[in-house]
Amino acid sequence: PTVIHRRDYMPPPYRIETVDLHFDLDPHRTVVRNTMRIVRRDGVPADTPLELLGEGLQLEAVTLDGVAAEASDADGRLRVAAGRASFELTVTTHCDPAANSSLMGLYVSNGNFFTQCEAEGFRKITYFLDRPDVMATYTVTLAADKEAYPVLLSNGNLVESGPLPDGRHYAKWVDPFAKPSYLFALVAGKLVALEETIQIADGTPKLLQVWVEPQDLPKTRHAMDSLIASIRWDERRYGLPLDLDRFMIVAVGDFNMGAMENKGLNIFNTKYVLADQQTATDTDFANVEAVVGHEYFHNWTGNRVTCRDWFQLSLKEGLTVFRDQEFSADMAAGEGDAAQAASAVAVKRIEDVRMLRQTQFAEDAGPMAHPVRPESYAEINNFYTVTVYEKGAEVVRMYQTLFGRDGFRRGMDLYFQRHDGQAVTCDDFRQAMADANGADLAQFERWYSQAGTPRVAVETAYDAAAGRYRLTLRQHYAEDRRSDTPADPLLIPFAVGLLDAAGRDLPLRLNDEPESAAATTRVLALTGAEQTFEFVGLPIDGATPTPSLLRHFSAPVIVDYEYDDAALAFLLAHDSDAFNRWEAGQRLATRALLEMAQTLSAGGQARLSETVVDAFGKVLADDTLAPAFREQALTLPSETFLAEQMIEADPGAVHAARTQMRGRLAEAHAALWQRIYEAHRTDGPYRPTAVDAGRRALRNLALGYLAELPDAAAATLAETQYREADNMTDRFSALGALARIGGTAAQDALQDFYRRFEHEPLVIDKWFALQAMQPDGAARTIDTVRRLFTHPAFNLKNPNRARSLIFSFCAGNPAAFHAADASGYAFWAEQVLALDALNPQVAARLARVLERWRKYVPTLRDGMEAALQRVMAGARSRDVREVVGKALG
Ligand code: HT7
Ligand code: ZN
Repeated sequence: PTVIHRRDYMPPPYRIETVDLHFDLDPHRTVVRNTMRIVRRDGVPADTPLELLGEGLQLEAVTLDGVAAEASDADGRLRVAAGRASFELTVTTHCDPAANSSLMGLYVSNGNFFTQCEAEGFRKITYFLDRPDVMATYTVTLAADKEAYPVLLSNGNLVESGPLPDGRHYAKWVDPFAKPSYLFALVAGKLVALEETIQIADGTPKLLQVWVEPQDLPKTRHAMDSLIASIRWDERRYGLPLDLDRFMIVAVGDFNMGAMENKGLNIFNTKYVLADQQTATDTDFANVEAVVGHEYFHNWTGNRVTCRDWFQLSLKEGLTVFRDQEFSADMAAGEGDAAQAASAVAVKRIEDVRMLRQTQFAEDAGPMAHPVRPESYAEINNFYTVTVYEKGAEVVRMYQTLFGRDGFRRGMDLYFQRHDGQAVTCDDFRQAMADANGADLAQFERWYSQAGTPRVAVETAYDAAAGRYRLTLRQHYAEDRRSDTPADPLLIPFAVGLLDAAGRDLPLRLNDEPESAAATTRVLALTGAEQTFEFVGLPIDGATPTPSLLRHFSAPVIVDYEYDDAALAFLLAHDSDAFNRWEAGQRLATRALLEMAQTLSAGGQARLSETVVDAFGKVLADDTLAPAFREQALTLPSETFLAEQMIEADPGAVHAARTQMRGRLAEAHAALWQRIYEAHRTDGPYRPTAVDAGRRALRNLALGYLAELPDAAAATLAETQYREADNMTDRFSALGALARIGGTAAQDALQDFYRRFEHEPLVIDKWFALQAMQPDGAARTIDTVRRLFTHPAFNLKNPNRARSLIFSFCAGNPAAFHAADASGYAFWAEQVLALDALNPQVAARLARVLERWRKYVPTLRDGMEAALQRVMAGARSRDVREVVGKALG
């Protein structure tokens, strides 16, 4: 395939200043007339042809300054010999939205029209310089049958609307802001809106709308509240106002990703808009808030300042993920006292780091490893990755860790002052941060250009007689790093604390600092391959302090330090840094689980150490801890994460070890689990707040542990909870517990759940996913999945549904998927190929499930390789071929 390299970037020879689009909407033949004012850039030779990109378009006519023009249309390019410095070009094409199953460009979902243009979908709508550094102002006229499509929306402000002959009508929209084509959007159909007018800080009124299909209107309140909270937060935290008179969110059931930040007209997967007590879990509510925030924050970080080219994707995505993480943390912290707030912030950080380590660290160690700013790609859609998004957010967070909130804000202010209205690079952002803080961030550039997860090996030495503590940090990459990008030392902000024997923080002062500098958490700037830091002034002849390393996860690295179990249990009990408290428990559990998995993998009998049982018992019994934090601390590392830590991954052994540990923790602390279950009912009406959600999460975790016990009591609890629940979190948790226990009660509940929610697509997704994620039991899960595949409610064309059954099984159920008979791999190959013909983007995501095949035990590898070969032989799309080609390469 053609590979595009970052180093080959060239500015476009022409600018497109204005775009006037006219759509005659028809599901099978939509006609698009696109009139552009185009200017040749200074210094470009006059005979340079204009090349516009198009995909799957039927060309009808081309006119240049109103006169029919010569244009050649081949290989997805329309070549026009303009020969003038400035001209008006009109291109008329038509396309077939109803036949568009890729969900890129203009498509039909449930009878309504939607668009998705990022990254390169605009070229499926009209011929264009479809690249982010071409910014134009858009005027859009939509014409359609009035009865079938009463609502006609596009970016910006509605300036005109009215009837047309033959039962048609039109609406004209003008977006005053210049934007790249990937931010264009239109929506047309039978939709209704929840509306609210608010005043922003300067007193200007703003019309906010959440558009959905009529039956979904009652589920829009939370999205609206989240939007208002996002607007307020961006004003407060960054001084960034909403710049349009109206801001619209539209929900669509068929969507490849979570949502899209089109200027003033955000289009969302229904999963991230619709929420009510009966159908959405607490996690769903939190996700709606986070995604509404994310898309809204893009209005400045992405839209007002956009990317010069797609290699810079993390400029907007890393920054915007960081912003949504901070927003969610503030929202969760907002309601409680200071201690609760700190705990809520830690819980949010834990959730984000759990996900980063499970998915991004694995990506960084596999064949798709790439830097935050990739060097090359065959298909840009394959680079909407956890590295660009989540590692990118960690890179942005490090600026804040280095400069503090105020310093970070100064950098943001300077960034907007310099670049508002421009398409820029990650280097421009770094330079603004550096200049605003008088810092040299040259070395920091390596975070953008080097792939792989850095490791920091820590050695400590304590001189009790002198009250000195030495910390030696050595940074390096794993020897088997799969990337040819440089591996030079990074600037790593490394936050540390030291605990005395009673578990209290010691004041820390480096040897060249005055006494006044002492603080209990110090952020060390590690810049060399190896560096020693010495803390002085510690109590003379005190006991050896316990180091608390990389507090709050101050950098996206792996820390290698030989803690013994006792030290981890001590940190779990005492660390003032809540993140590291959790981290200690996870390290303790991970080590125990890996030992057990190795033993089981070698055919032995595994035992869980009593230190671990006791340490978890202490957390269970500690009622001073916030429930949400306790739930995190008591949730074991995932099977996916654990398998990734093995030299050769053995998903079956990991599952057996984790199940055994859960069983042992359930049995050893049965009375405590029972007590927690009883003590954490939530009184009063349902509220999806962080505090209430934390209580429900802990209580449902307890139910899950109780369901591991071999007696019937948990089944009764779960049945009662299932029946009496007044919200989806409790009902679905109870259903999960019943499904784990199995038997007729599980079957009955699953049937009841289906009947209750038959007309709620997002809930039926949960129903499919839950079954696909069950471990093999009396029935093999692969057989259940194949049966569900033929269920009338299954639909491969709908990405949410495909994800709920296929991805949940292939990516969310490692032990069953990696069955020794390769039945999972055969299913995977079939589905990748089926999806490849419908929706390459979704197919490529599924294809990635097997990219780490070389990491697995030899008995599984052959089956995976054969399945990959089968897909390579049959796949047509650039998307899937890039992923599978790299996996096999
Ligand atoms: N910026 C948006 C990316 C996106 C997307 C990319 C490719 C194909 C479909 C897509 N839908 C949305 C989402 C975001 O990060 O906010
Ligand atoms: Zn984004």
